[in-house]
Amino acid sequence: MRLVLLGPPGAGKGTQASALAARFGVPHVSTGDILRENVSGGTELGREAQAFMDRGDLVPDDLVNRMVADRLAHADAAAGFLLDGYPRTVPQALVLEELLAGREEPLDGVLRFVVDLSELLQRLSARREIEGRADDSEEAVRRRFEEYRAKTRPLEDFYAERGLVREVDAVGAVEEVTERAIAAVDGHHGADLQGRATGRGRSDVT
Ligand code: B4P
Repeated sequence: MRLVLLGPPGAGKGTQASALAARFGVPHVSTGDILRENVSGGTELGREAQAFMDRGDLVPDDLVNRMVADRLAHADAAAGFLLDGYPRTVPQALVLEELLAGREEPLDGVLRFVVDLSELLQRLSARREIEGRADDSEEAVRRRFEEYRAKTRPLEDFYAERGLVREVDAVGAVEEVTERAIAAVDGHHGADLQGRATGRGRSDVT
């Protein structure tokens, strides 16, 4: 199973990815987590990435692409993977497409998590209180949404043109969202969710 999770900041990609990775028996590859590990470990990659992340900017494509290519070369990713937070730009998506074409392992699907803007802001401000992540500050969150609108949203069309997008209503209890995501992957309720979810997510995050 080779899946990409797509959605705005705070949509719950990371939250859902752990459960879905366990369900499908594939590794959860989170570029946000790998970057944060590098920052806290003081590696050269972490030093390069930190300022971008703290401001709420995307880290340069080159750096993230290399990081993901390395990670997907590990043996545990041979049977599949769940990409959380990658790709986030069209150039990243093109690099991934080429990488997977070289392995003759195309993506099986892209789960797009749909959450309205007020709920997203509420989740991130709750996390700001609890975890104090530098990129959850009000200014960084504003910047992350700008980056999302300008650079990540075009991926919705990129993957829709390839017939890969399955939408998931990502508001509700975490377990409920997991069930919807599994159903979307299994293809049972994908069309239903698409009908409900479109419009709300897209217009609210614009
Ligand atoms: P990420 O770590 O990917 O951060 P995110 O988009 O904010 O998180 P996510 O959607 O996974 O939400 P989460 O589950 O945490 O990226 C951080 C930074 O790394 C980026 O800004 C960028 O600088 C850099 N980066 C990463 N990938 C990159 C790339 N490919 N290219 C360039 N730069 C890159 O959930 C958020 C909150 O909501 C949590 O507190 C959670 O508990 C809560 N929540 C989740 N589901 C909920 C639910 N159903 N109900 C209520 N609350 C819920």
